[in-house]
Amino acid sequence: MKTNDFQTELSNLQIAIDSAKSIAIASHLSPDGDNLGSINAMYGMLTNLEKDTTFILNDEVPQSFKFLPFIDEFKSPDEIKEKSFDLFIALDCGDMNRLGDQVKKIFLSSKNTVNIDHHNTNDFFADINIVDVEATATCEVLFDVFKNLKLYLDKKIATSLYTGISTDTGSFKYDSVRPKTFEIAAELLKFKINFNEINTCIYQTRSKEKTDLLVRSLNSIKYFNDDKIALVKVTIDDLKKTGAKKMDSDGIVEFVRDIEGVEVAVLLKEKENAVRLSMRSKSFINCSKVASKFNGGGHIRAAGGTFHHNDLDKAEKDVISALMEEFDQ
Ligand SMILES: [Mn+2]
Repeated sequence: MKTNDFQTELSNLQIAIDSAKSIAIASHLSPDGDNLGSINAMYGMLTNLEKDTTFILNDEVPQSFKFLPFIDEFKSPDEIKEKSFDLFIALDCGDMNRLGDQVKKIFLSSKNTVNIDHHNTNDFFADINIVDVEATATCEVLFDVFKNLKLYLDKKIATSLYTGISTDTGSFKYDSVRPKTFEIAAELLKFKINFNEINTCIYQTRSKEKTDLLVRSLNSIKYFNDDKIALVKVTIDDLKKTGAKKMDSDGIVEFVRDIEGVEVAVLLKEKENAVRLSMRSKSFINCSKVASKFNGGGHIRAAGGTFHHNDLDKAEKDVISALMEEFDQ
């Protein structure tokens, strides 16, 4: 476990929670299942401990995660009146900048800070850092934290933790899955979580607009390196024409990765002043390493980055040549 020392940091966390009156929790921009699941689980736990807890969220919640138990409790950074919190807990966030500018300011003005995460690019940016790079999800780390602190779970917390583990493992399919992942999942199922509702909400609620965006982006598909690399794009125009939201491009890159023979899938998303890069690999390409060349990072099989220009053709050329180098090794 890449951490100062799990037990020491845990007791530091215990003291920090016990002594804090006001606690803020937040995660990275563009919420996903692990980020929202870990915030919901932590919010539920702190509320059970009768702590005054504020759940801060930058962006809109994707429709598929609206079933999470505390999802309506969140405040946008603009709504935060407190100048400083006693404790700030960042979840599933590899570095401070991923919190977004406004939330980063709140983080920096808090008296004590905690970072609970599983990204191997995590830079230990808080006072207390609990980072397990072997964990499939922050929700897996959080399960360990709660267990070690002898904090009891309930159905709502279990639902939240299960959501994070399910989504960050691509439904228990990624290489990161370890025996412990299933052991934790088994523990969570004992809380009689609504397995069918969770799965239907997460995996079977794609809107018509989102489907139209998927179809449009698939029309842009290009193959490289004997069809081992597949690349698709989502332009600002695609979003306008389909009426899809920006988060509706979630899932496209996984769909492309699933094509037979494709080792790595690339999605390039056009923004006003940037191009956002997402990559997914199947067996051997290290996406995190490639993403680190483009202002990003993540995991071996799933990573992302940013080009600070909005020239899609240049981004395509650059990412393909970086990937070709990886294949040559
Ligand atoms: Mn995660």
